[in-house]
Amino acid sequence: MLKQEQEDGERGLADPNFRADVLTGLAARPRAIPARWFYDRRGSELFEAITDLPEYYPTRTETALLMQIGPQLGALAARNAAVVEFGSGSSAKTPILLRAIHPAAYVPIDISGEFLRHSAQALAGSFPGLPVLPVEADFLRPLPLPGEVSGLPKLGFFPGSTIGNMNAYHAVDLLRAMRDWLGEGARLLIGMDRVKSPDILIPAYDDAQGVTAAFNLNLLERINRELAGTIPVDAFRHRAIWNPDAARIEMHLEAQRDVTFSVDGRAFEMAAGETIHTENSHKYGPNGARMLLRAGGWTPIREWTDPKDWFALVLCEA
Ligand code: AVJ
Repeated sequence: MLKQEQEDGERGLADPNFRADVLTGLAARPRAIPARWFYDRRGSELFEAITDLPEYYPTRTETALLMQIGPQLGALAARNAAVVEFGSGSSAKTPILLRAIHPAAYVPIDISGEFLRHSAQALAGSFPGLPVLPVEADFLRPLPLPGEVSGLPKLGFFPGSTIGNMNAYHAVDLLRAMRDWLGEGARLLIGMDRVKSPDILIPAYDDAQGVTAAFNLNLLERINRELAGTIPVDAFRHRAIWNPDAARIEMHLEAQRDVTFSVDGRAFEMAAGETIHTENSHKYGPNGARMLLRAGGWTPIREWTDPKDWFALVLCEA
């Protein structure tokens, strides 16, 4: 987010898409707000803190895997490739990939502009000579890639199991859109979290220190800040549940008592025990993962997992 946008947000001049999603989501049954709105400045910082938690295995597992397969990726990657990263956040895993494949350019795409520019600058500092071309955008909507990379073969990089936030219908849409943006001959390296025991999954989304709870509850603070909300945040509790039928972790914000509040001048009532559904994190077995990628127009050509088979990196071609 730009400084100006941050200030606008604090003054109540919020992103109209945020306002629309919140007002529609609070009025819907079940109530639900899309997970992408977690990532204001504070939310992005809290997410970074989550990635360091002992219970949150995905980041650590994927990072170790990426380091281990670096030489193989280097051998597989096209010369002169441009790496395009979707939802780059802090770009923490990116240096591992860049060192492995020596690309011609790096294009990080993220919705959180201030965070994006900060990370892009830091990265450019440690890779002198590498053109770093950040694009501030919601990658769920079509976006133009910078002209500088138009002639280069693309390697899409979509780590972290961010694809898991979407249901299969929207994931397929996004994978197809990525294929169109990246063009002929493109490849995609995607991280996908595996189905595993709820004994591992639930603590990863409901940690002992309460960082994930703070991350979830920050959405309510953001609504109060940016949309003139009066939500009594302390009346809500973070809930993480495993939904075995849908193979996903769900995060909810549960009202602990009957509450009334307003957002942008509109009144809402919630009964004790009612929730706002704030996130899905879908998990995939090997077959489901490959099926999803194929449905999205990508052919898996290599697949790597850690020894416990907790997390997979899949290399695909268009
Ligand atoms: C960024 C979507 C991959 O689903 O694991 C972490 C977000 N939410 N803890 C995930 C998240 C709560 C994360 N993704």
